[in-house]
Amino acid sequence: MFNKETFKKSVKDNVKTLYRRTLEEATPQQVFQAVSYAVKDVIIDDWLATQKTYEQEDPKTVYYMSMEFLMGRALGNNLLNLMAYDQVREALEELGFDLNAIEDQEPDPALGNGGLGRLAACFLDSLATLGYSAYGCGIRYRYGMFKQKIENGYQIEVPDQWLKDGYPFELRRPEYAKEVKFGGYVRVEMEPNGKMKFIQENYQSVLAIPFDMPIVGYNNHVVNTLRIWDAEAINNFQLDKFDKGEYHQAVEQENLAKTIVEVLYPNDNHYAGKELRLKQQYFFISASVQAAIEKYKKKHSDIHKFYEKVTFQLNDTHPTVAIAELMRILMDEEGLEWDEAWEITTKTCAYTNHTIMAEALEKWPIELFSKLLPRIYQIIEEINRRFIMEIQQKYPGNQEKIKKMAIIYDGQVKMAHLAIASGYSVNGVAKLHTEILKNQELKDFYEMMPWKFNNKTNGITQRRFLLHGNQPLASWVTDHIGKEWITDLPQISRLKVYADDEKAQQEFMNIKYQNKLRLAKYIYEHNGIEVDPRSIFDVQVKRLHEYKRQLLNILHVMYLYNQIKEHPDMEFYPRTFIFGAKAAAGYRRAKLTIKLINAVADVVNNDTSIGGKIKVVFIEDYRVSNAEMIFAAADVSEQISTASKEASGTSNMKFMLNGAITLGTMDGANVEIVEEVGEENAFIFGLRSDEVIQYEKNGGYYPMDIFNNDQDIRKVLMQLINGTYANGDMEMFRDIYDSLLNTKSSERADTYFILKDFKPYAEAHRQVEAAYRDEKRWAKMAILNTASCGKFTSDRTIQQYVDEIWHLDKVQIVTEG
Ligand code: 26V
Repeated sequence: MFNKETFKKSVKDNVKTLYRRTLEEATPQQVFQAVSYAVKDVIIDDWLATQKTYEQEDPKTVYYMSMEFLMGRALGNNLLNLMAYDQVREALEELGFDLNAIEDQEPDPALGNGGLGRLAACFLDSLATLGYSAYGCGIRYRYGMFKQKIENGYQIEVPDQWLKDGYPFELRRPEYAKEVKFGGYVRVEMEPNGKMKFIQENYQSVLAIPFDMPIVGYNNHVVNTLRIWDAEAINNFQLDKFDKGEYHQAVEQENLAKTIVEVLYPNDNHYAGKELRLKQQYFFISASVQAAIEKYKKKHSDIHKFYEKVTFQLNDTHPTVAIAELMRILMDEEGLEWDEAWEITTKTCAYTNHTIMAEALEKWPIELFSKLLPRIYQIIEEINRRFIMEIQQKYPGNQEKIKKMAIIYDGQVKMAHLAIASGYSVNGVAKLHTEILKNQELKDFYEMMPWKFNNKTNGITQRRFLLHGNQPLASWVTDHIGKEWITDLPQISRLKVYADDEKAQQEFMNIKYQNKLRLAKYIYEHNGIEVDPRSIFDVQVKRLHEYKRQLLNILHVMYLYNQIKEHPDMEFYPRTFIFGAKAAAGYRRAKLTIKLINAVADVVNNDTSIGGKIKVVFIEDYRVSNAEMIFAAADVSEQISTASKEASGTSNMKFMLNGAITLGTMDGANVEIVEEVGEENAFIFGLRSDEVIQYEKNGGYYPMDIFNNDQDIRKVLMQLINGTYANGDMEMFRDIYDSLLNTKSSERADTYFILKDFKPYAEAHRQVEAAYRDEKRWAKMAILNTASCGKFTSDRTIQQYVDEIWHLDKVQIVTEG
C-alpha cells in the first residue's frame, strides 16, 4: 500500500543515488526522475503480482501488435490509476514541489502519428482496467514523432529526443532478447524422413532487445506490459573478421541495427514504400511472435492449441507479416505441416482496418519484399496460390475476382489482402466505416467471407481525457453522480437531469471558463497572442490532411473576416479559432496549409479595426500532453472531414466528453455521436457519404460553377492569389487555389468537396453563433454532450473486442496487505 512518508524518503534517496545531490540541489528534471523512480517502485509489486496471477490462472492473452503507441505522459496517469495522485501531490507539497510542474518535466513518449497510435494507447489502458491479460508489442523508436516548430509561419521538424535524459518508466529486459534475420537466401534440404527443410543462409541479423513499460489498470492492481523492441548488433564488431572477408557483413549488421529503430515514419494515411519501414515491421513482429510462442511453450506442450491461449490483433496492415512469420515458425521450427500451421495461424490473427484512403494501402514490390524476407515471401506465395484456388472454386472462370483479390498481383504484395485472407476477423472502427468497407472498398472480400467482417466503434479512455486532463470537471461530475463513471462511463448519463438546472449550468460553464483561462494563458506564453476567454473557442486539432479539411476552416475564417470588414457594424460574437496539427514532413500541400493558417492569423490578429472580434491561433507541436488541456477548454469541436473519408475520428469523442459541441459532417463516428446526443445538440452540415461516393463515381463536380456564382467564395479564393495574406506575393498560395479549381494539373478539381460544402458550413457556423448567444441553451447542450458520451469509452470498445473477437478470460489480482 502507498505510504506518504516512505514515498518522501524514497524520492530523497533517489536523487542521492541517481545524482549524488540533495533534493534542494536537484534540477526540475532530476526531481521528475526521482519521483518517477519512486512511483515505479510502487508499481513493481503490482506488476509482479499480475505476472504471478497470469502464470497461475493461465488466461488467454491478446498481443496488440502495433507500429505505433502514442502513449503521452505516464507519471500523472499512473498516479491516478494507482489511486495515489492526491497523496503524492501532498507529499511533494510537503517537500516544496508542485506535482503539475513535475509532470511537465516528462517528455511525451510520442511513438505514434495520430489516431491509430493513440487508439492503441487507450486500448492498453482499458485492457488493464478491465483485467484482461494483454501485451502491447511495438518499436522503441530512438526518435518518436518530430517536434514541430513554427518559423515565419512554416512548420520546421525538429528531432524528438525523448530518451536523452533516460526514461524512468521503462525496464530493459536483455534476458528476453531475440534474433531477427534479414536477406540471404533459402536453401532447401531433404530430411531423412522425406520432409523438406528450409534454411535461411547468408543473412544479416540483429538482436531485438525488449524494453517493458508498465500499463497500470485503474484501482485494480493489474499492471500489464507494453513491450517495445530496441535493436542491437549481434556480433559486436570483430576485428578478426577483417581477414576472412566478412568485414563488410559485420559492418553492415552493425549499421542495420543502428538504423532500424532510429525513427518513426511521420506519415499518416500515406504509404511510401520505403524498405526501411518493411525492415521495421518484420523486426518487431518476428521478435514479438517468437516471444509469444516461447511464452506459450513454457506452460503448454501442444502447439496445435496455441490459438486457445493467444490471439494477435493486427493494428492496420503494418504488422501483417505476423501471419507469415507465425507460419514460418510453426513449420520450419516446430515441424508442423502446412495445414496444421494454417489452422493455428488463421485462428490466431485478426485485422483492424483504419482507413479507406487509397493512398494509405500498403503494397510492396515483389523484388524488394523477396530480397529482404526470402522465406516469408515463399510462404506468402503459397498462401496466395491457395487463396487463388479458393477464389476459382467459388467463382469459376472469373478472372476479374482474382485480379481484385489476389494477395500478389501486378508485381506487388498487397498486405490488406493477406490480412483478410488469413485472419479470422476483419473489423472497421465505426459503423459507417465498416459499412463502406463491406459495400465498397472490400466488397469482394465481404461477399466471399461475410462472417469475418464486424464493426468495433472506437473509444477513448475517460481516465486520461477527463480524470487527468480536466480535473475540475471530473470533480464536478463525481460530486453530482458519484465516481462510478471512472470505470463505467455510461453512468455519466445520470448528469442529464442537470441539463436544465440553472445552478448546474452555471457551474459547468464556469469550469469551462476556468479551462479557457488556462488555455489562454498557455497561448499567451507560447504564441504571444492575447485571446478573450469569453469568446467562442472553436477548435480543430488533428493531423493535417486534405481530407480533414483544415483548409475549409481557414477559408471560412477568411470569409468571416471579409464580412466584418465589409459590414463593421454587423452583429458578431467574438470567436477564437484554434488549430493544432502536424503535417507529414514530405506533404507539401499540408505544410502550405499551415503557412496559410499562420498568414491569416498574422493579418487578422493584428488588424485593430476589427476590435479583436476574430483571433486565429496555431498551437505549435500539438501532442497528447497539450491536447488534454485543449479538449478541456473547447466550446466547439470541428469534425469537418469530407463525408466517407474519416474512418472514425477519436478527438470528436474527447471533445464531447469535455462538453464541447460538435460542428461536423456525417462522417466516421460523428454519425454515432449524433445518434447518442441528438441532432439538436450538434451542428451537422454538408454532403453525406453516399452523395460523396456518388459524385466520385461520376468523376467529381464542377467547383468552377460555385466560384462563378458565389461572390463571397470568389473573393476568398482570389485572396489566395492576390497577395492579401502574403505581403503581395501572388504565388505563395497558388497551389491551394489551383487544387480547388484545377486550372492545370491532372488531379480532379476540389477532390475533397470544400467549395461544395462551404456555404452549408458557413450556415452551420451562424447557428453555432446563435446558440452560443443563448447562454442557457448552450450550457444545456454542453452538459448533454458530456452526459451522452457513455458509448465512447474505450472500455466498451475493448469489451466488444473481448466478447466478439478475442474471448479473453477476466482476471483478478489478489495482493498481500
Ligand atoms: C498509415 C500509414 C500508411 C503506410 C505508411 C505509414 C502509415 C502510418 C500510419 C498510417 C495510419 C493511417 C490510418 C490511421 O491513422 N487511421 C486513423 O485511425 C483512427 C483510429 O482508428 C481513426 O479514428 C481515424 O479516423 C483514422 O484516420
